[in-house]
Amino acid sequence: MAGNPAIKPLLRALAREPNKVPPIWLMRQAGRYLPEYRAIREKAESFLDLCFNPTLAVEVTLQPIRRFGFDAAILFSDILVVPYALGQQVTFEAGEGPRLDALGEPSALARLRTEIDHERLGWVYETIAGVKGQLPSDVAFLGFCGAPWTVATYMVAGRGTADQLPARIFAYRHPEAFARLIDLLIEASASYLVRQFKAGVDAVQIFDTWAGVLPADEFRRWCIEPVTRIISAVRGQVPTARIIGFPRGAGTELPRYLDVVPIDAVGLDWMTELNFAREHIQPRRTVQGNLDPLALLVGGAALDRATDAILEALGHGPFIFNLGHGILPETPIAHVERLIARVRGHV
Ligand code: 1CP
Repeated sequence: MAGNPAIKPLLRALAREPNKVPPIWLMRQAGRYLPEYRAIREKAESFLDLCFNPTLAVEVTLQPIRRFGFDAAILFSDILVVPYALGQQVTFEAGEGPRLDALGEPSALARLRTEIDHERLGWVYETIAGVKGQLPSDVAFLGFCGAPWTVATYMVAGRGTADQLPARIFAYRHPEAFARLIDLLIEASASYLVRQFKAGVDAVQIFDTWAGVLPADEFRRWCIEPVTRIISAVRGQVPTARIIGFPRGAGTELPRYLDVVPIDAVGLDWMTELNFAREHIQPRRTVQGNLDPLALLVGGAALDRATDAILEALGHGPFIFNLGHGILPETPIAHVERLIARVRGHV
C-alpha cells in the first residue's frame, strides 16, 4: 500500500510537501530508446509476451531506475491490457502499433465480458510484487491505467487513429451504447487500480492521451465525469490512494477539469504555457511536466533552455519534472543524462 512519503521525493511532491530538488521521471521511460530494453524485447515473441512475463517485465521496469536513478518507476505494461481483460482481442504488430477487434457497432459490445477478468492480469500483480521487492526505498512506484475515453478510442477503432474519428462518430451516433462502454471501463479501471494498490504501487497515473480532441461538452461527459467516478470508486476501497491525472490537450478546459476531478497532481502536456500553469494550476494541484519530447530529442541549447524555463516557472512550488508526453524512441541517452543532471542542479 502507500509508501512512506517522508523518504520518497515524488510522494512528498504529491502531498505538497517541499523538496530541495524536484523529483523526476519520464513518461515511457522504459522503452525502445534503451539498448537494454531492446535486448530484452528481442527475447520475447511479442510486446504482450514481454508484459505477460513477470521476470522480464520486472527487469524492464527497473532498467531506467538503474541507469538514470529516476525518482519513480512505472509499471511496465500497457493501457490496452484492460480491453484484453474484458475479452477483446488485442495484439501489437511490430512497428505498427496495437490491433484490436474493433467494436464498430453497438451490437459488438455484447462480445465483451461484463466485468474485468483479473485472472488475465495476474502477471501485472506479480510484476508489481517483484518490482516492489527490488526498488530503492526513496524511489516511488507508479501503477497506471488509461482513462475510459482514451481506451475506448482504441476499442472502437481497433487501432490508433488520427483524431480518433471512429470513437467520436460512435459517441455521437450511439450515445447510449457509448455510455455503456464508458461505464464498463469505469468499473474495470477502478477495480484494476485497486488491485494495483493492493499489490504494492505507491500512486497511479490515469492517462487520457486523447482528451484534447473533444469539444468542451463531450470532454466533460467522456473525460471529466468518468475519471471522477474512477477516483471515487478507488478511494472507496483505498482511501489514501494518490492519483495523477494526465488529460493531454485539455487546454482551456483544464481549470474546469480541476474543479471536478479530485486528483493529487496533474500532468501538463508541452503545449501548456508556463505562467498559466504557475498562476492557475499549481496553486490548486501539484503539477507534473512538461518538457517537449522533441527538445529532449534535439538536446543542446534547446534542451537546456526549455528545462531551465520549466524549473524557473514551476520549480518553486509542488512539482514533479516530466515530459509533456512520452519519450521518443530516437532520443539519445546522453540527452536524458544531461536533463537529469540539470534538474538536479549538477550542470
Ligand atoms: O514495440 C514495443 O516495444 C512496444 C511499444 C510500447 C511500449 C514500450 C507500447 C505499444 N506500449 C509500451 C509501454 C507503455 N505504454 C507504458 C509502460 C511504462 C512506461 O511509461 O515506461 C505505458 C505507461 C503505456 C501507456 C500507453 N499505451 C498510452 C498512454 C500514454 C501515451 O504515451 O500516450 C497509450 C496511448 C498506449 C497505446 C499504445 N501502446 C503501444 C503503442 C505503440 C501505443 C500507441 C498507439 C497509437 O496511438 O498509435
